[in-house]
Amino acid sequence: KPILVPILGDQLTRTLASLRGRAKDDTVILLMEVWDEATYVKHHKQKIALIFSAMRHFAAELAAAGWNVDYVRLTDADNSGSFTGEVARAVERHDPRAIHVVGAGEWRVLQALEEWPDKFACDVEIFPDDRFLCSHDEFRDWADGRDHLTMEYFYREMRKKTGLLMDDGKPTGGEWNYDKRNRESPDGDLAPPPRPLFEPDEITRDCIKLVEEKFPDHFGSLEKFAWPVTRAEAEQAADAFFAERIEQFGPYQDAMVHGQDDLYHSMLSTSINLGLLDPLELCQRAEQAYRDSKAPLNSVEGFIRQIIGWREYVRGFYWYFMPDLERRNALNAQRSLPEFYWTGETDMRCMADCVRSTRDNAHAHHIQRLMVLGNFALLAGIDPRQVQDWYLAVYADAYEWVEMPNVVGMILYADGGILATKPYAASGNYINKMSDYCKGCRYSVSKKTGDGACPFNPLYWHFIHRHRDKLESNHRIGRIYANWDRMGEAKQREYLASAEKFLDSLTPASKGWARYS
Ligand code: DLZ
Repeated sequence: KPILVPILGDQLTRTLASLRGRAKDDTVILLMEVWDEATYVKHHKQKIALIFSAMRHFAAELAAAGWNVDYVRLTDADNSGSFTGEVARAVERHDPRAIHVVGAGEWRVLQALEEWPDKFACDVEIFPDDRFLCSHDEFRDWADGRDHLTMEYFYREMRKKTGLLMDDGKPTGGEWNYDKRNRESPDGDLAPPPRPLFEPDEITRDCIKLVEEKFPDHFGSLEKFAWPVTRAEAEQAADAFFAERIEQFGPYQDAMVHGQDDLYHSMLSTSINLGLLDPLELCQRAEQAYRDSKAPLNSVEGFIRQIIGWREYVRGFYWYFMPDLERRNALNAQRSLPEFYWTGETDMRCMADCVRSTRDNAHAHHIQRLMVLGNFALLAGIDPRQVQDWYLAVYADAYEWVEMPNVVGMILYADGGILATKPYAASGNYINKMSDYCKGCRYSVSKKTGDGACPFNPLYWHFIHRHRDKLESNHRIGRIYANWDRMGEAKQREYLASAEKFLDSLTPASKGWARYS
């Protein structure tokens, strides 16, 4: 009897814990395209095509390397539609002596996996996902007893643990974090070299066709599909980033330019989160670029911080706070998500461009996600559950472990300030400083209230005003109340009335965009 090794769609790694050391003639690998996973939110069309194509390529590579692979397609006649149902059918087919599986990235799926020992007659072993550097226990040890889980301190532990950018036990260059050098405005013409685009091959074209047929009402366009779908392609994408874009990645990390979707970003998150690229290896390559004087320290440190800092941190945070995290709503935000998050139909030029990039690419870069789309949701008081669904559905790199802490903690402050030390709230000024969006916008960023004023301006003060009880004592944002009070009542009333008029004009998203009802 063989060992059955189910591999989930974001576990496409040859060195996965459940495969390590296994004999090929004693193993059946199972990959499953299932309806439940493709539809638990209505994922962007490119996201489904990417995952299915990467799964099919991975299965073909494993088979070519001599593994026994059982691949279940979405359209197979008896496909039960769920992981558990498909494992049950595979148990019938292969009569395994045990099932070896790596713990799922999402809480919901891990719950299902944990029921397998009761459901199946064979042994079930769930392996920790050691593609992450920080185990659940390690994160718990770090987090227990702290009031604030400040990422920066976690990150320093990870630097020490990995030895990345460390010289004789001290951070390279003398500081842990060079973020202050990473806030250049996009003045003048930025001309980033284009990232490599991967023309869909026959396997990807089949997946695109399948998605068009089976998920026609999901958000997003498939036209510009150009994601890496194999490890080799993902490596090529990484090579191009390290050769051509990492140098400017740091300084322009927070910049936004209308119509320029990638700028200097690595665009590697879809590949990392699928398991095609090894996060530690990427960080080592980034460090090497610095040691070889091919990239400045601020770019390299920023890149490494995103991976061993933020990425590991949010994953630890997710497992530490689940299942509670999804219900957090510390600011009692109740408004429905506006329809323009799906259609892009708004006169706010920044929001429209970010939604367009999201629709065309299943991607927007982090400052678009945080300071435009996220900032709006925060200021307007959008219901965290609806914001979670949106981010999870629309981004090709989004799995719940990364999406939820970012939305609940970072974007919406819905955890009450455990992840972020203050809400990331900003008026139109910030967007104007960091982008070219405001030029050519119907709204005027310099106009504070009334018709034609940038909606971010009154919304900002409306937000500050309505959360005074929670935010005034916050040492990072509390001082803003002195400015608010100095304005005087008439001006304050103008701000509040402008914000309310705008909020009343929003059309809530029609049902059915994010979830099947
Ligand atoms: C996101 C996703 C989608 C769209 N489809 C599948 C699928 O058909 N089969 C699969 O194995 N995985 C899929 N995934 C990713 C899973 O949802 C992913 O494994 C979990 O989110 C991690 O717990």
